[in-house]
Amino acid sequence: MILLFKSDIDRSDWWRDELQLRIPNLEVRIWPDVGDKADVDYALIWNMPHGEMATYPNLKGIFSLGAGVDHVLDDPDFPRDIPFSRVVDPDLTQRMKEYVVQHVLNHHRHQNLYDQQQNSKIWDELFVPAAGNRKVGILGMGELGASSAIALRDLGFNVAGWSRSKKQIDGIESYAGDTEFDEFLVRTEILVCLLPLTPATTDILNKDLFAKLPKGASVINAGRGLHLVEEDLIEALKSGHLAEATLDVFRVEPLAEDHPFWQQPNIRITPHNASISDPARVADLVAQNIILIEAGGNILNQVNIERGY
Ligand code: NDP
Ligand code: OXD
Repeated sequence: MILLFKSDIDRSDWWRDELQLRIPNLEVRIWPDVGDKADVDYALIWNMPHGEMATYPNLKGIFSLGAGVDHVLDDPDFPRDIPFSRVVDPDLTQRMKEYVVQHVLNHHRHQNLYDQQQNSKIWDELFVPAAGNRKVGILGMGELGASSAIALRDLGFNVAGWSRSKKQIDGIESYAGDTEFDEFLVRTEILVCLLPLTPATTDILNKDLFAKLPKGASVINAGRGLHLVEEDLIEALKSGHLAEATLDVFRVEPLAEDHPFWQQPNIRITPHNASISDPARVADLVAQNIILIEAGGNILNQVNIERGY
C-alpha cells in the first residue's frame, strides 16, 4: 500500500515513522519523489500544486494535513469523487483554544500597550473592564470556534458567535447568517476570525465590517489570510477606529520582509502557528480512515466538498 506525502514543513521522516508505526506495510513516498503515480493509493497533503492530484489514477482517499481544506479545494482539477478528510482532533483544538485565549487576553488587558510602554520605560496603569463586560465575538462556530468560545465564556467573557446555522451553547449568544451579521458586529469589541476560507468568506474582514465594530475594537485573524483585506485593516488602524490586531495568517506566507504590517506598532504578528497538526495524532486519523476505506466504509471527518469546508 502506498501513500503520497506532501507538506510545506520539513518533517517528512517524522511523519513517515508515525504512519508506518500504525500501518507497517505502508510505503510512504515524499512528494515530488513519487515514482509511478498509478501505484499511489492514498495521499496526505498540504498545498499541492494545482492539477497535481488529478494525475494519480488509482487514489482511494485523500487526507488534508490540516483542519482547513481551502489549500485543496482551490484547485479546479481536484478529484472531487474521492473520499477526502480533514483534521478534527482534540489536540489541534486545544492549541487553537490556547492561541485565542492568549490573544484575547492580550487585547483585553492592553498587553500590546504595556509592551510599548516598557520600551519607553513608561509606568502607566490602564483601566481594564471586568471580563463580563468585555464582548468577544467569534466568526465561525465550528470545531475550533465553538471550543474557543467556550474557553472564553469559562473565563467570564461575554461571548457571542456567528455561523451559518444557529448554535445552542450555554451562555454563548448565537448569531447566524447574513441577516444577523450586523447585529453580531455592533456588539463585538474583540473579534476573532475562525472561519474556513470559501468564496462566501473571502475578504470578509474588510472596511465595511470594521466600520460596524465599535470604535476601539480589536481583531484577531487565525482563519486564513484571504479573509482579510490588508489595506482596509491598515486604514482602520491608522484612523483609530480599530485599536489593535493580531494576525496569524496572511494573503502571502511567509509575510514579505517589506510588508507594511511589520512596521505597524498595533499589529501583532505570529507565523501561522496558532495551531498545528501533531504527526502522531494525524497518523492515528489517517490509519483509521485507511482501515475504513479498505473495509468499504465511510471515512471520519469527511469534507463536504459542495459546502467548501
Ligand atoms: P469547521 O468546519 O468545524 O467550522 C467552520 C465554521 O464556520 C462553522 O461554524 C460554519 O458554520 C462557519 N461558516 C462557514 N462558512 C460560513 C459563512 N459563509 N457564514 C457564516 N459562517 C460560516 O472548521 P474548524 O473550526 O475546524 O476550522 C476553521 C478554520 O480555522 C479552518 O478552515 C482554517 O482555515 C483555520 N485554521 C487555522 C489554523 C491556524 O493555525 N491559523 C489551524 C487550523 C485551522 P456552520 O456551523 O453553520 O456550518
Ligand atoms: C490548518 C492550519 O488548517 O494549520 O490546520 O492552518
